[in-house]
Amino acid sequence: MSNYFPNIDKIKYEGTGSKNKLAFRHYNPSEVVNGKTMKEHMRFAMAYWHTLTQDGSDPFGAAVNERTWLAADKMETAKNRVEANFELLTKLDIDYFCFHDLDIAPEGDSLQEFYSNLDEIVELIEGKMKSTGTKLLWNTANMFTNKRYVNGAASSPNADVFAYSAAQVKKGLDIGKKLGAENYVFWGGREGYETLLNTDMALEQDNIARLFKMAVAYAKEIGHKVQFLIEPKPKEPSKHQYDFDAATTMAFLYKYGLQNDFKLNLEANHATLAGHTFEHELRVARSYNALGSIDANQGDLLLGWDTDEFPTDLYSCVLTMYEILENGGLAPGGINFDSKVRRSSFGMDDLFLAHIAGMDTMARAFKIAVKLKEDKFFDNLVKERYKSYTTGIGADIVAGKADLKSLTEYALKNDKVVNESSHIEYIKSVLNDYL
Ligand code: XLS
Ligand code: NI
Ligand code: NI
Repeated sequence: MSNYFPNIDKIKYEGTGSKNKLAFRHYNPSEVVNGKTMKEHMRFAMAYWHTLTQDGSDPFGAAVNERTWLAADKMETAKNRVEANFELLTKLDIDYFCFHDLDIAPEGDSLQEFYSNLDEIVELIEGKMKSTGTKLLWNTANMFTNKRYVNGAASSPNADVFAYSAAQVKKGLDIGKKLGAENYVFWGGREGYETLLNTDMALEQDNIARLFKMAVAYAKEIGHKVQFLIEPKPKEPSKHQYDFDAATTMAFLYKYGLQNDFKLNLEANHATLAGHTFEHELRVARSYNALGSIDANQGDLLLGWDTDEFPTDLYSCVLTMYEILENGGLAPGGINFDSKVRRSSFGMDDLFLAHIAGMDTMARAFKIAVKLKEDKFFDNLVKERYKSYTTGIGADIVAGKADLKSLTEYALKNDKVVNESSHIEYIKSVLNDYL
């Protein structure tokens, strides 16, 4: 075991009274709730990119993050990161991790060199996974950073770029199979357009679907039983991304007959960027039985970009966990912290403090959501609000026994409609009592 964090031991649950910064105050991995341990419920995952490779630079400022695994040589840094990854996972008691191909190994000068760099690192990762008992929640291909992807990957007007993307996806599936990945994610960062003036939108979307179909076919061919996930986002880095939000992505999947092969990986900050709450996105996905996994983070409503902050907004997390509970959990998906430390949290220990904050918030939110469900808090509100559909004319409508003629006859006799107040403020106030 490496020691990039010599002063930090395995993080333990110490309860809400603890003043120890390096302890869980709400997340008790072995606590049993509804017949399962909290660890089994939460399925937490760490994101390689934000934790191991992100350097704290922004468009106006240089790298600030203190990262003792950085070496002069790129492959050496990559190997150090593998060590640090597993030290963090073990000490944070997180079972899963996620990565892009480019996060774990440098590209080198050719695709062949990239492949061999990946092979070398994957070998190390595999060994570490075995010795630590950790698992790969999902992997993906970074098809947005390299300049070849300036006009997109599968949606690029350049067929050579499409081919290169396919080669990255194939390798990603081979790696996923070797490491037993439970999901494979597509996030189309540059699968969008800058202007319609020169864009063939129909061809671009057909091509994205073509790549998805090839991926499904190849996974079958190699016997990689994996859940495919699409991660919607409306914009950034593209001005307009095709997988705008959950509803748009579902329409895409149905259009191309891919709805049985894919579910959604929804991210809180992407929901915000699309002008939705996160719970809205989760509810839409659930209505299609397509909620697969989440990227847990939060945006800043005063900023218009993907700040990927660690989730600490309890209110929003409670509504998130309620949707997940109603979904019957997320497995084989999980809760991936697609979250990065703020630029001013540049220390090595911040990687621990930030994950602890996120895990504590999500765990606390989960327990509140369980209580809301036990008390039938939302169920009762909804039941009461829609009661007119359980008897009389409402029951006839739902049962398909009504038509325009019978309803007209009814309306003529009942045209003095009486509505009931929703008492929204009271509901919100009682909900606050749960927090
Ligand atoms: C970027 C996305 C990305 C995906 C994986 O906004 O969240 O990190 O999760 O490609
Ligand atoms: Ni994400
Ligand atoms: Ni994101």
